[in-house]
Parts: sequence; C-alpha cells; structure tokens
Amino acid sequence: MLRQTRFASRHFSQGILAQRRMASTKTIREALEEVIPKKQAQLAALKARHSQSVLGDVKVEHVIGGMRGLKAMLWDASVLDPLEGIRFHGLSIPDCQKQLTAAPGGKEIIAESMLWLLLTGQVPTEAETRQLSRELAEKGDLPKHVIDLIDSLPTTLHPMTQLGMGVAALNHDSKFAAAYEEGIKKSEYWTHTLDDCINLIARLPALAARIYRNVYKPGQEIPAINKDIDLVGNYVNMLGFGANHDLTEYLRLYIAIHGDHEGGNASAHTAHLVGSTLADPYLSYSAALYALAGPLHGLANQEVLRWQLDMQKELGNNITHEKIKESLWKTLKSGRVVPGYGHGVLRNPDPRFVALQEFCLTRPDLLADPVIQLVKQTSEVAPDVLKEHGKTKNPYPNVDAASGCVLYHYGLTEFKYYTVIFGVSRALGALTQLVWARALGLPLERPKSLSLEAIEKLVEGQ
Ligand code: CMX
Repeated sequence: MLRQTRFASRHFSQGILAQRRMASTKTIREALEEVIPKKQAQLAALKARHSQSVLGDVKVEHVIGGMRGLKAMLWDASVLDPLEGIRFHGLSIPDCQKQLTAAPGGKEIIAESMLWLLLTGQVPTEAETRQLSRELAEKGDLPKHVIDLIDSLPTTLHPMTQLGMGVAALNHDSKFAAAYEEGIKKSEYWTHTLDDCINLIARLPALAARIYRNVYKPGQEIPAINKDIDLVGNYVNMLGFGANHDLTEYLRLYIAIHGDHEGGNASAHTAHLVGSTLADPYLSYSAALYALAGPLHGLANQEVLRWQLDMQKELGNNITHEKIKESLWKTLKSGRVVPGYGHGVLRNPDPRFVALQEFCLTRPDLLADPVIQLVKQTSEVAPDVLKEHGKTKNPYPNVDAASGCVLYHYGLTEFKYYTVIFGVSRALGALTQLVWARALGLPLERPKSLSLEAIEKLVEGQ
C-alpha cells in the first residue's frame, strides 16, 4: 500500500515545497528534479537580498576553539539542537520511526527511506522506498579492481583504512570525473554527482562486508546481493549473519540514525570541504572516512566497548553504582576522556543513544546481557561524575555509549570494525550534501586564517 507522502522539512516547507505530492511513484532523481529549481531560486533570492546581512560575531574563542557554534556552513538535511538533538528535515528520530518505511516484517527505518528524506526533504511512499532499494541492489556489486585491491591488503590493516582506500578506488568509474573531463556545464554537475553518490551508497555494503570477511572470517564465500531486500538486509547477509538475523533490524536503526548530524561534524565537513574542490564523491567521501576514523569522532564506538569490557573485567560480578563511580574516576584521573560521553554541540543525552537504549528495552535477550546492563548502569552514574569533574560541557552519553554493546551481543564482536558500520551510514548525509552543494553551485571553501600576532593586533584595545 502506498504511504501518504508528506513534506517533512521545516526549511523546505517554508512556502517552497508546501504542496502535497500526488501519491505517484517517482525515482529519486525525478523527486530531486522537482525540488532543486525551487531551492536554487530560494538561494538566489537570499543572495540578492541578504549577502551582506550579519549572522553573528566571530570571536577569538571561535578561532582558537575549533569553530564551535560558528554559523559558517549551509547544510539543509539536518539540524542539531543542543538540547533536543538531531532533526532530519524537521523530523525527530521518533517522528522518523513513525513516518519512514520499514522493511517488510520489520519495524525499524530502512536506509533507503532515510536517504530519500535527506536528499529530497520528503517522506517517500513505500513504493518509492522499495524502488530505491531495488536500484541500490542492482548497482551494489563491486568492480573487479576494487575486489582485487581489498583482497590484496594485509588483514592487519585497520578496517577503516581499508574502507577509505576501497572508496577512493571506486572513483575509477566516477561519472562526475568523466563528465567533468569532457567539459560539462556547471548546471549539470549535480546530476553526475547524484549518479556517483547513488553508486557509492549502493556499493558500500559489499565493500564493507568484504573487508569484514577478509579480516575476520577469511575463506568463507560472500553471498550475492539479493535484489528483493533492502540495503542493510543485504549488508548483514554479506557480513555472514543472514538477512533475517536480529542484527539486521538493529543495523537498520543504527544506519538510519547515524546518517547525518548537521554539517559541521568532522566527517561530513571533510566531505563538504573536499567536495568543494570538485573532487568526485568517491574521493570526497574517502577523505571523510579518515576523519571518522579519529578517536574523538567515529572511532569512539570501538573505544567505548573496549573500555566497558575492561571495566567489566576489573569489577567482576555484583557491579554496583559505587564501583562504576570509582572506575570512572580512575579513567579521568589517568588523564583519559570517558569514551561515549560529551559532545561538541549536544548538551543533553543524545536522542540517538536514547533510541538505541529503547531498542534494547523491548528485547529481553538484550536486557539480560551483562554488557548492556553495564552500559545502562554507567549512563546512570557517569553524568554526575563528569559534572563533578567539571570539564566537559556535556556530561551525558552520546550515541557511541550504546551502539557497540548491541553489536557485541549479536555476535559482531570485532570492535575495530565498528566505525566501518558508522562509515556505511554517514555516507547518506555527507553524500546528500555533495549533491546539494553542486546543485546550488556552492563555491570552493576557503576560510581566512590568522597568525597569533595578527589576532593580537586585531583585538588590541577592544
Ligand atoms: N571525559 C573527560 N573529559 C571530557 C569529556 C569526557 N567524555 N568530554 C569532554 N571532556 C573535556 C575535554 O577533553 C576538554 O578538556 P580540556 O579543556 O582539558 O581540553 C573539556 O572537557 C571541554 O570539552 P568540551 O567543550 O565539553 O568538548 P569538546 O567539544 O571539546 O569535545 C568530544 C567533544 C566529543 C570530542 C569530547 O566530549 C570527548 O572527547 N568525548 C569522548 C569521546 C567521544 O565519545 N566521542 C564521540 C563523539 C560523538 C560523535 O562523533 O558524534
């Protein structure tokens, strides 16, 4: 049955797209062809009327403090409110869970539905989501040169390093790079970029699964892509768990809600910066993956699990809040950060953490798992400890505090691999913005840098 199509975006809906689409089945390209001219006109009007209007002050703390809070990027697909957390085109995670299509027989949002929402600002019909699933499945096979490259890498090479290399090597077939070489018009950039982005998202599961199999389960045959199931179903199947494993529903949720987190986070921003040079989407996203591989960003989910397992080993049975408190202080006093806590923008518990915790609450097997219990207990103790420690601006759990322990429960125990899953997900948002940057003709990013002496001179006497 076709689901009623709604326009989701607060930004999109401000008069521009505030009309209901007929419940016809469009391709994602056709949906974009409809919305792009309206956004282009909106941007042109803003530029004409307000190019010189002021959005805020640039303070010294912005320049020396990682640009936190500096309003300096255009990014439409998601907004991160410090207290409320992420919204995708105006929809919160619970809204998405209610409105976006699930897999047949499943409950969780599928990646295709989230991708459609991010790209177009619209909630797709079920038929549109299924059509996109099929398109991605049809485009999902890896070219031989990428298979050969990945198979030739040492299994001791970190899975994220391998993922970035595989993604970069996919640029061999870049439609954008080929078209640019032939001399296309600027107005056509987005359409070739879209081709690359769809192809890349389609191929990420096969690439990520191949890395997993080579490193952790060598010698087993990887199943072929099933054209009748969704992207994540195929991913889990290729990982070797079977498409109907409980892990599939978890990863559907995980991949949908990790898809985008505003534009300024390190991975998305890297894709945007590199993409602004007109590097093709494969090169842009490869660079983004290496930002995601940093321990302060995506690698934190691997760090959290390692840290919680060490805590479990150290504390033994009968873990109490008091014992967890002591362990947290031990981490802090050794000069380390508590992984999975704090955030550059959020000032409340991360709603992605809450969504993953709720996933656990409805499943008795997960609730009974001692590691999942420990994560829950830690989240009850850590905020007070971090407040007392007094450094972090946000003492609450972020998404990484919960994500790894469920993977571990379901048998995906190789935590060096966890950031790869994050990398499969973040492509949804980062590549969406690449399409839009080209559609809107955004220029090369080139902020002004200043020396310490230049800053001192500028602020003297203020
Ligand atoms: N444990 C201990 N100290 C922490 C802390 C934590 N979890 N989070 C922040 N702090 C410290 C910072 O190191 C900083 O100390 P210094 O002043 O000595 O440098 C101080 O508190 C202020 O930091 P902040 O402004 O609150 O946080 P930042 O914006 O600088 O950093 C983040 C944000 C996520 C890197 C940081 O909270 C952190 O390191 N957390 C642990 C790693 C983690 O969970 N990362 C995952 C992020 C999620 C995502 O990528 O989406």
